[in-house]
Amino acid sequence: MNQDVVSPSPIRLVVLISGHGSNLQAIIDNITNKNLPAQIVAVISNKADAYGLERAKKAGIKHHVLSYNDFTDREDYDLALKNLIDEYQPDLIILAGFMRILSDEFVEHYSQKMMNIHPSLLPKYKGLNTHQRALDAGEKEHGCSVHFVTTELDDGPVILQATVNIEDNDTAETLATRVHQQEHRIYPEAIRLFAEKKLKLK
Ligand code: NHR
Ligand code: GAR
Repeated sequence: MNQDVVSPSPIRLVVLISGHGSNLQAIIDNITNKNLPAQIVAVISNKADAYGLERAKKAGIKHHVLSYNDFTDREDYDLALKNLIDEYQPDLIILAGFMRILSDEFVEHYSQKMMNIHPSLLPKYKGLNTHQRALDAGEKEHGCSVHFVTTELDDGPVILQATVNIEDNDTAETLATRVHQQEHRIYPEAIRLFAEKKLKLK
């Protein structure tokens, strides 16, 4: 065996979801196809009916529901979430359509170890309802961004972006579909850059 060629050992990911989980699926597929030196050690959803949980189950990945309704406030919830995540000793936390804002304390605990995919060309259209807002503003281009999560919402350092052209007949739905295709390409790629230690914060 050639000792000089050392492939990086798979990094441990915990993926947080709230819904469909198509980005989760893209990450699973890239790992399966050996395009991504990572392993998903757990999937956690804040919604019991998130379809992404089925994807985790099908892939044989441990999964949990942590519902906000079972907690009295955000701090309480975030503490439980942090304790659950830390049982898995992850190298990187992946927000994949996770729809709850996280407290400063939580975010600082995972400083430079948590990524999000946001459906806009940041710094444009932070927050929610991004596709409709881009259409309403008459934009010619839209897209998605992978960024490190900081305490400022959707404001952390951008890792990768992808652009799609907006067509005259686009609706929020048709636009979202094309943006999703790009998300599924750049999110696994951003995780790969992290795993290969190719990301440097400036
Ligand atoms: N937390 C911090 N501290 N910083 C970020 O950049 C975060 C974050 C948590 C989630 C994803 C984000 C996005 O990509 C994200 C980034 C949810 C909301 C929101 O308003 C906003 C942005 C994002 C996720 N959530 C409502 C809330 O009160 C609930 C909305 C709902 O349940 O439908 O938490 O856009
Ligand atoms: C994705 O488009 C992601 O960019 C967006 O939710 C979708 C989740 O899809 N994230 C946010 O809007 C965060 N506020 P998925 O569950 O199929 O991966």
